[in-house]
Amino acid sequence: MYKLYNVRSWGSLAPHCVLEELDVPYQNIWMTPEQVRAPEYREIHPLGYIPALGLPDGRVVIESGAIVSFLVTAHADKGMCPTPGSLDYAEFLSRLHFMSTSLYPTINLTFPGGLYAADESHSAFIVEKAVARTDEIFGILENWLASEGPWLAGETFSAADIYLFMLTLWARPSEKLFLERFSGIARLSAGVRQRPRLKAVLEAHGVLDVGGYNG
Ligand SMILES: N[C@@H](CCC(=O)N[C@@H](CS)C(=O)NCC(=O)O)C(=O)O
Repeated sequence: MYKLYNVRSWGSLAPHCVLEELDVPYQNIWMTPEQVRAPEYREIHPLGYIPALGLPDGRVVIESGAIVSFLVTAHADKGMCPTPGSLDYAEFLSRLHFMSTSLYPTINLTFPGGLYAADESHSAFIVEKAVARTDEIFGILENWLASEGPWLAGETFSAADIYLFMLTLWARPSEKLFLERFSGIARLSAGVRQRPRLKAVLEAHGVLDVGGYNG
Protein backbone atom coordinates (compact mmCIF):
# COMPACT_ATOMS: atom_id res chain seq x y z
CA MET A 1 0.00 0.00 0.00
CA TYR A 2 1.15 3.59 -0.59
CA LYS A 3 1.90 5.82 2.40
CA LEU A 4 1.36 9.55 2.08
CA TYR A 5 3.29 11.86 4.42
CA ASN A 6 0.79 14.66 4.66
CA VAL A 7 0.41 18.11 6.27
CA ARG A 8 -2.82 20.09 6.05
CA SER A 9 -2.80 22.40 3.00
CA TRP A 10 0.92 21.85 2.30
CA GLY A 11 2.40 20.28 -0.84
CA SER A 12 0.89 16.89 -0.05
CA LEU A 13 -2.56 18.25 -0.88
CA ALA A 14 -2.24 17.50 -4.62
CA PRO A 15 -0.96 13.90 -4.17
CA HIS A 16 -3.69 13.39 -1.55
CA CYS A 17 -6.40 14.53 -3.99
CA VAL A 18 -4.88 12.42 -6.77
CA LEU A 19 -4.90 9.30 -4.56
CA GLU A 20 -8.58 9.94 -3.82
CA GLU A 21 -9.46 10.46 -7.48
CA LEU A 22 -7.59 7.28 -8.42
CA ASP A 23 -9.45 5.39 -5.70
CA VAL A 24 -6.40 3.33 -4.73
CA PRO A 25 -5.67 2.14 -1.18
CA TYR A 26 -3.17 4.23 0.77
CA GLN A 27 -2.21 4.99 4.33
CA ASN A 28 -2.54 8.64 5.19
CA ILE A 29 0.04 9.90 7.69
CA TRP A 30 -1.00 13.30 9.02
CA MET A 31 2.00 15.20 10.33
CA THR A 32 2.51 18.47 12.19
CA PRO A 33 5.05 21.04 10.95
CA GLU A 34 7.12 20.21 14.05
CA GLN A 35 7.25 16.53 13.11
CA VAL A 36 8.28 17.44 9.56
CA ARG A 37 11.09 19.64 10.93
CA ALA A 38 12.34 16.98 13.35
CA PRO A 39 15.61 15.21 12.42
CA GLU A 40 13.87 11.79 12.14
CA TYR A 41 11.83 12.92 9.14
CA ARG A 42 15.10 13.49 7.20
CA GLU A 43 15.26 9.71 6.92
CA ILE A 44 12.10 9.93 4.82
CA HIS A 45 12.90 13.15 2.92
CA PRO A 46 16.53 14.33 2.93
CA LEU A 47 15.49 18.00 2.77
CA GLY A 48 12.68 17.64 5.29
CA TYR A 49 9.93 18.50 2.80
CA ILE A 50 6.35 17.41 2.37
CA PRO A 51 5.17 15.51 0.32
CA ALA A 52 6.76 12.08 0.35
CA LEU A 53 5.15 8.90 -0.89
CA GLY A 54 6.07 5.53 0.59
CA LEU A 55 5.91 2.74 -1.99
CA PRO A 56 4.56 -0.76 -1.27
CA ASP A 57 8.14 -2.16 -1.22
CA GLY A 58 9.34 0.35 1.39
CA ARG A 59 11.10 2.81 -0.91
CA VAL A 60 10.11 6.48 -0.83
CA VAL A 61 9.40 8.80 -3.74
CA ILE A 62 9.91 12.53 -3.18
CA GLU A 63 9.10 15.64 -5.27
CA SER A 64 5.44 16.47 -5.77
CA GLY A 65 5.73 16.52 -9.59
CA ALA A 66 7.29 13.06 -9.64
CA ILE A 67 4.74 11.68 -7.17
CA VAL A 68 1.79 12.92 -9.21
CA SER A 69 3.34 11.78 -12.53
CA PHE A 70 4.05 8.36 -11.09
CA LEU A 71 0.58 7.87 -9.60
CA VAL A 72 -1.37 8.85 -12.68
CA THR A 73 0.70 6.66 -15.00
CA ALA A 74 0.78 3.69 -12.61
CA HIS A 75 -3.05 3.89 -12.58
CA ALA A 76 -3.56 5.22 -16.09
CA ASP A 77 -6.84 3.31 -16.44
CA LYS A 78 -8.37 5.81 -13.99
CA GLY A 79 -8.07 8.59 -16.57
CA MET A 80 -6.31 11.24 -14.50
CA CYS A 81 -3.90 11.98 -17.37
CA PRO A 82 -3.88 11.58 -21.17
CA THR A 83 -2.72 8.17 -22.44
CA PRO A 84 0.92 7.76 -21.29
CA GLY A 85 3.28 8.05 -24.25
CA SER A 86 0.80 10.04 -26.35
CA LEU A 87 1.56 13.57 -27.55
CA ASP A 88 -1.20 14.86 -25.28
CA TYR A 89 0.61 13.17 -22.42
CA ALA A 90 3.81 15.02 -23.35
CA GLU A 91 1.95 18.30 -23.03
CA PHE A 92 0.31 17.23 -19.76
CA LEU A 93 3.70 16.28 -18.30
CA SER A 94 5.29 19.48 -19.51
CA ARG A 95 2.60 21.62 -17.85
CA LEU A 96 2.68 19.64 -14.62
CA HIS A 97 6.46 19.95 -14.37
CA PHE A 98 6.39 23.60 -15.41
CA MET A 99 4.30 24.15 -12.29
CA SER A 100 6.37 21.96 -10.00
CA THR A 101 9.77 23.27 -11.08
CA SER A 102 9.16 26.88 -12.17
CA LEU A 103 6.19 27.98 -10.08
CA TYR A 104 6.22 26.03 -6.79
CA PRO A 105 9.79 27.06 -5.78
CA THR A 106 8.99 30.68 -6.67
CA ILE A 107 5.87 30.56 -4.49
CA ASN A 108 8.05 29.28 -1.64
CA LEU A 109 10.07 32.50 -1.98
CA THR A 110 6.93 34.62 -1.45
CA PHE A 111 6.84 33.60 2.21
CA PRO A 112 8.76 36.11 4.36
CA GLY A 113 11.90 34.96 6.15
CA GLY A 114 12.80 32.36 3.54
CA LEU A 115 16.00 30.45 3.06
CA TYR A 116 17.86 33.14 1.11
CA ALA A 117 17.05 36.30 3.09
CA ALA A 118 19.91 37.95 4.99
CA ASP A 119 17.64 40.19 7.08
CA GLU A 120 14.11 41.61 7.16
CA SER A 121 14.51 44.21 4.42
CA HIS A 122 16.28 41.71 2.20
CA SER A 123 13.41 39.30 2.84
CA ALA A 124 10.87 41.98 1.83
CA PHE A 125 12.82 42.55 -1.40
CA ILE A 126 12.89 38.83 -2.22
CA VAL A 127 9.17 38.49 -1.46
CA GLU A 128 8.29 41.42 -3.74
CA LYS A 129 10.35 40.01 -6.63
CA ALA A 130 8.98 36.50 -6.11
CA VAL A 131 5.35 37.68 -6.03
CA ALA A 132 5.89 39.52 -9.33
CA ARG A 133 7.47 36.41 -10.83
CA THR A 134 4.62 34.13 -9.66
CA ASP A 135 2.11 36.55 -11.23
CA GLU A 136 4.01 36.26 -14.49
CA ILE A 137 4.02 32.45 -14.36
CA PHE A 138 0.37 32.22 -13.29
CA GLY A 139 -0.31 34.52 -16.27
CA ILE A 140 1.22 31.94 -18.62
CA LEU A 141 -1.07 29.26 -17.17
CA GLU A 142 -4.06 31.60 -17.48
CA ASN A 143 -3.24 32.15 -21.17
CA TRP A 144 -3.05 28.40 -21.79
CA LEU A 145 -6.48 27.98 -20.20
CA ALA A 146 -7.92 30.85 -22.29
CA SER A 147 -6.61 29.47 -25.58
CA GLU A 148 -6.79 25.71 -24.99
CA GLY A 149 -8.84 25.16 -21.81
CA PRO A 150 -11.01 24.91 -19.88
CA TRP A 151 -8.58 22.45 -18.25
CA LEU A 152 -4.79 22.35 -18.47
CA ALA A 153 -4.97 19.25 -20.64
CA GLY A 154 -7.71 20.77 -22.83
CA GLU A 155 -11.23 19.35 -22.69
CA THR A 156 -10.51 16.73 -20.04
CA PHE A 157 -9.93 17.17 -16.33
CA SER A 158 -6.56 15.80 -15.15
CA ALA A 159 -4.19 15.72 -12.18
CA ALA A 160 -2.49 18.84 -13.57
CA ASP A 161 -5.64 20.80 -12.65
CA ILE A 162 -5.45 19.53 -9.09
CA TYR A 163 -1.82 20.61 -8.97
CA LEU A 164 -2.62 24.12 -10.21
CA PHE A 165 -5.48 24.34 -7.72
CA MET A 166 -3.05 23.56 -4.90
CA LEU A 167 -0.68 26.34 -5.95
CA THR A 168 -3.46 28.93 -6.08
CA LEU A 169 -4.23 28.32 -2.40
CA TRP A 170 -0.88 29.88 -1.52
CA ALA A 171 -1.12 32.87 -3.90
CA ARG A 172 -0.37 36.37 -2.61
CA PRO A 173 -1.82 38.56 -1.23
CA SER A 174 -4.65 36.00 -0.77
CA GLU A 175 -6.35 33.25 -2.72
CA LYS A 176 -9.53 35.36 -3.00
CA LEU A 177 -7.80 38.43 -4.46
CA PHE A 178 -5.73 36.21 -6.75
CA LEU A 179 -8.82 34.46 -8.17
CA GLU A 180 -10.46 37.82 -8.88
CA ARG A 181 -7.56 38.61 -11.24
CA PHE A 182 -7.25 35.26 -13.03
CA SER A 183 -10.69 34.23 -14.30
CA GLY A 184 -9.68 31.04 -16.14
CA ILE A 185 -7.79 29.76 -13.11
CA ALA A 186 -10.75 30.77 -10.91
CA ARG A 187 -13.08 28.61 -13.06
CA LEU A 188 -10.62 25.71 -12.86
CA SER A 189 -10.32 26.10 -9.11
CA ALA A 190 -14.13 26.12 -8.65
CA GLY A 191 -14.29 22.99 -10.82
CA VAL A 192 -11.77 21.19 -8.62
CA ARG A 193 -13.79 22.12 -5.51
CA GLN A 194 -16.87 20.56 -7.11
CA ARG A 195 -15.28 17.17 -7.77
CA PRO A 196 -17.37 14.73 -5.72
CA ARG A 197 -14.39 12.62 -4.67
CA LEU A 198 -12.46 15.66 -3.45
CA LYS A 199 -14.93 17.33 -1.09
CA ALA A 200 -13.94 15.35 1.99
CA VAL A 201 -10.20 15.71 1.31
CA LEU A 202 -10.46 19.45 0.78
CA GLU A 203 -12.51 19.70 3.95
CA ALA A 204 -9.80 17.79 5.82
CA HIS A 205 -7.18 20.25 4.53
CA GLY A 206 -9.42 23.19 5.53
CA VAL A 207 -9.65 24.53 1.96
CA LEU A 208 -13.08 23.48 0.73
CA ASP A 209 -13.98 27.17 0.65
CA VAL A 210 -11.94 29.97 -0.90
CA GLY A 211 -9.55 31.50 1.65
CA GLY A 212 -9.31 28.45 3.89
CA TYR A 213 -5.50 28.42 3.70
CA ASN A 214 -3.98 30.57 6.42
CA GLY A 215 -0.30 29.58 6.38
N1 LIG B 1 10.25 20.57 -4.57
C1 LIG B 1 9.44 20.08 -3.49
C2 LIG B 1 9.01 21.26 -2.62
C3 LIG B 1 8.20 20.83 -1.41
C4 LIG B 1 8.03 21.95 -0.41
O1 LIG B 1 8.52 23.08 -0.57
N2 LIG B 1 7.29 21.61 0.66
C5 LIG B 1 7.12 22.54 1.77
C6 LIG B 1 5.63 22.65 2.17
S1 LIG B 1 4.59 23.29 0.93
C7 LIG B 1 7.78 21.99 3.01
O2 LIG B 1 7.69 20.80 3.27
N3 LIG B 1 8.47 22.85 3.77
C8 LIG B 1 9.17 22.41 4.96
C9 LIG B 1 9.01 23.34 6.11
O3 LIG B 1 8.31 24.38 5.98
O4 LIG B 1 9.57 23.03 7.15
C10 LIG B 1 8.22 19.33 -4.05
O5 LIG B 1 7.70 19.73 -5.09
O6 LIG B 1 7.82 18.31 -3.45
